[in-house]
Amino acid sequence: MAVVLLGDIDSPTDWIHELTKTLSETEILLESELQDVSRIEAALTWMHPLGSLRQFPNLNVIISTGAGVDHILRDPQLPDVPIVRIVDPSMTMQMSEYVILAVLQFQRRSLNYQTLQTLNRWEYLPAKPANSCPIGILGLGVLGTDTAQKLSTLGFPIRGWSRTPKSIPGVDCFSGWTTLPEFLSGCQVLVCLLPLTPETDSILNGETFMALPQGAYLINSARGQHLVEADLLAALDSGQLAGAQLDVFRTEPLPMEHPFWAHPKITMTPHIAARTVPATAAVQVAEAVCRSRAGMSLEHVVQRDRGY
Ligand code: NDP
Ligand code: OXD
Repeated sequence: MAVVLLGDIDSPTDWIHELTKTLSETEILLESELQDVSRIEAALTWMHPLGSLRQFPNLNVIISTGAGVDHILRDPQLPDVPIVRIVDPSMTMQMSEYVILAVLQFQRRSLNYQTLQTLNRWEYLPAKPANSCPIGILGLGVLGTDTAQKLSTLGFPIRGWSRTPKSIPGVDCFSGWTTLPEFLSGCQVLVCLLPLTPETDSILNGETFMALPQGAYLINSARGQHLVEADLLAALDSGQLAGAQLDVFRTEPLPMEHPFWAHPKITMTPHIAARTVPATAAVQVAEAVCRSRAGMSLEHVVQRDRGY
């Protein structure tokens, strides 16, 4: 039997190298090497061509190369087999580092100091201490919870918002849409770590920004479709938001002519907040392949009805 790498997968040769170590008896194929589609038992995917997963009659698991699965669920013609995602401590660590860096850059005003340096200006800028800078995290899953806990140890008051109720030490937890305005009203920094689903699509919009305290800061490292871009530009122009750190965009790569590139209040990175590392994640992929082959239960299975 064989595993196919399907779609726009980063570092396919690293994946093949790592998977071959653990799945030594299994052929790992690129899409271009496919000959006998009936031999494919598992597909490792990122942004596969729509409908392409239906060509494998013996497919028994679909594995996302990333933590998010919106790129799989966007396909209306998915075969009815389990979908699993990557949950890797090295990715979780990267995401927490990313958010902590962005929070500290805002709270310690390092971006403003960088601007002053370009002007040869020696000037003191008042900064709020951590304990007066509450951080709100949308999404208290694997990534949101770790980020919340690490920021809490730095002294930031933390609040988090999820779909179902949670109890996390050091985090003021809110759940459900009715609590969103109250949650937002206490966030000096708003971090989005939600999965992209029909419910969370465009959640970072003008109404959300108006519910934040004036001068709040936005960090979006979840998905570009969470953000209504025009509403962000308006909120930055009006001063409702002080700035934004963005890792993800509706169109990636971000088009050259996009207004975000040159915006003085926006800091950007090219979807690198938490990259999947094949060297650590391949073990999970191999386990999913072996367990599904043996008819055993799988870990990190996506619930299609809730979209994550
Ligand atoms: P999880 O599935 O572990 O957590 C998702 C969280 O979002 C849960 O707390 C869930 O609530 C909450 N949630 C989902 N829907 C709603 C809703 N309608 N209302 C309120 N809360 C909701 O995901 P991860 O933490 O592993 O990852 C989150 C996302 O981060 C990924 O889906 C991906 O898009 C993005 N990501 C981005 C990366 C990057 O490099 N920029 C890298 C990796 C991931 P509940 O707990 O109640 O279920
Ligand atoms: C992911 C990502 O979902 O990198 O893992 O965006």
